[in-house]
Amino acid sequence: MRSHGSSLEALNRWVDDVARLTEPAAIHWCDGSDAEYAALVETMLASGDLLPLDPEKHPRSYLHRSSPSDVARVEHLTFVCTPEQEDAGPNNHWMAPAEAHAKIDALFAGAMRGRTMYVIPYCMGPIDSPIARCGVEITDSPYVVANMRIMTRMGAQALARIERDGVFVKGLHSTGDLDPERRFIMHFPEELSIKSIGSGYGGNALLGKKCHALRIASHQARREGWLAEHMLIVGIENPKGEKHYIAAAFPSACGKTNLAMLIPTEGYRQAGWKVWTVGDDICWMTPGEDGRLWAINPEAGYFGVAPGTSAKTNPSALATLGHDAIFTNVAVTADNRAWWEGLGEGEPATDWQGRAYDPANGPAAHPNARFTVSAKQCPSWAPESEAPTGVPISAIVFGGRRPSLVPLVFEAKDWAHGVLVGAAMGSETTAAATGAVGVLRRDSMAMKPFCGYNFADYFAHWLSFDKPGAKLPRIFHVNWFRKDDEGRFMWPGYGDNLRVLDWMIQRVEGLAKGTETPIGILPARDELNVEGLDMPPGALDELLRVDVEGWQEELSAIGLYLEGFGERMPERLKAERLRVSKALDAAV
Ligand code: SAT
Ligand code: MN
Repeated sequence: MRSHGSSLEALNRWVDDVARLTEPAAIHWCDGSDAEYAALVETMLASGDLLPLDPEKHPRSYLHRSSPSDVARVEHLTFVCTPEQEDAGPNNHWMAPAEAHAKIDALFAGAMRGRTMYVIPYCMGPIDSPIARCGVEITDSPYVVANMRIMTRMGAQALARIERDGVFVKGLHSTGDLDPERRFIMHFPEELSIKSIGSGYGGNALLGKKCHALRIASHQARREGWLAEHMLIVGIENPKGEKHYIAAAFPSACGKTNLAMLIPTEGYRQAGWKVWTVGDDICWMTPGEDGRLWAINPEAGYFGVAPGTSAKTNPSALATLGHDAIFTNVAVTADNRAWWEGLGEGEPATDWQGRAYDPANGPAAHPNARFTVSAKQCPSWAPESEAPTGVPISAIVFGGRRPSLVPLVFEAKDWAHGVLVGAAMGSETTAAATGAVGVLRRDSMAMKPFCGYNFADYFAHWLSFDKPGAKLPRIFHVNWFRKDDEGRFMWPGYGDNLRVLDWMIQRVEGLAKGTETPIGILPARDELNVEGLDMPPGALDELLRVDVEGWQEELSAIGLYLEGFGERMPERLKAERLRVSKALDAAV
């Protein structure tokens, strides 16, 4: 079988090579058209890959049920295959490239027999943006094609750009036999290539997302002087009509989508504040001629966590999901509507595995059940998402699930301190990856599962942005997840998080002085707007308290963590940790 889908010989040749290895029954070059999508949906409805939902409530929306053993990213089967193990670092699983190719190619041999092989040209970022990058994913999964069409700029325009530039990331994917024993997600950063087999799940199979836009891109970004980050991008418009863009890194399933789509509370809305959504998961930032960092969202859609999404927690997400959505592993009601824990309406009749709902089987929707939907459907979608230049970033925010110790918000003293704050980030694990949930782990910049190279080199790369002429964003740390002695959340979160963003913007604009502490700058007593907040007495003091002894222990733990990266750890970062540690000692 020969394929001539492109004028780019290198692309045709690769497609031929893959076809020879995987032996598909047919090859389909995706053009990204509506007709193509409609035909794919028909194919999947016929095969049972997609199930119809109530067309009144969910126009042109479908349910996909994955294999029960294929519901999340599999970090233990995800490899970064650099020639030297040191370059992948202790933060990655590593395999030598030759060994990895041999191992995975053996699984790809004949893997597409009897199936159609789809060739998906895609662009990560606005098609005419110099910051955007392209790739081609080959897959035998129509579900992946449909999701890639929502999540990326896919089809003819992307192919034209690839043919013009001659460069693209090669991603090869097959659903394989879904046997977790024969599942691998391999990255070859030096070859700009990805091979993934045995899983149909988002982060493992939609190769434009975590595999390309984070693991491969972070590697490229280091070489080329930019940053590929696991961050949402949100635009905050104040009553004067001025917009500040904030990029925020939280681990998977810690509320990035909610913050990106924040709805201002009544007081803020009346005062004229508006929130604009640029991205909810990935951010590519590059220094502009003006010294600022300019960011694009490389994605075109949201692959969000469904459970917990409600008219109360995230009305924008719910509105976004009103039509043309794909739901994966949610439950359904008796009248065939999508349902998940925390939706706040209806009752589940059938669980995510298609069984009659029985609480004895656990939650009705899988805790990592997802929706896929076009970003443009979001009521707060920012038109600047399409700007080829991206948007200028005023503040970077790090955060995680920290039930104790870490205050609601603090600001790093300067860039180097901010890099330490990001590197030291910790969070309780969630259902977005397989493994125990609720265990504290360090997740530097929320990139532990996604950095395509040694974290020590990554921290050095971050530090390198601090140079003459740079107008870098301020760096903050937040913690929406503090709990009291009874295990209740102390901060209301969601729309009220705008109060915290408001303070950050005041800092950026030089309007708030803040209070200096050994761990950074916290809001002064009267600077955080708590008007109308219903909080128990003393709660705010507790949320803004710096527990010096607790932080001394934290800094020791951070020291041990950084030591784990050995010789390559930048001296500047070690010195920064020592500085904070000494400031704490002096405060006892
Ligand atoms: O599952 S994905 O990797 O696509 C999303 C996430 O975990 O952030
Ligand atoms: Mn993510």
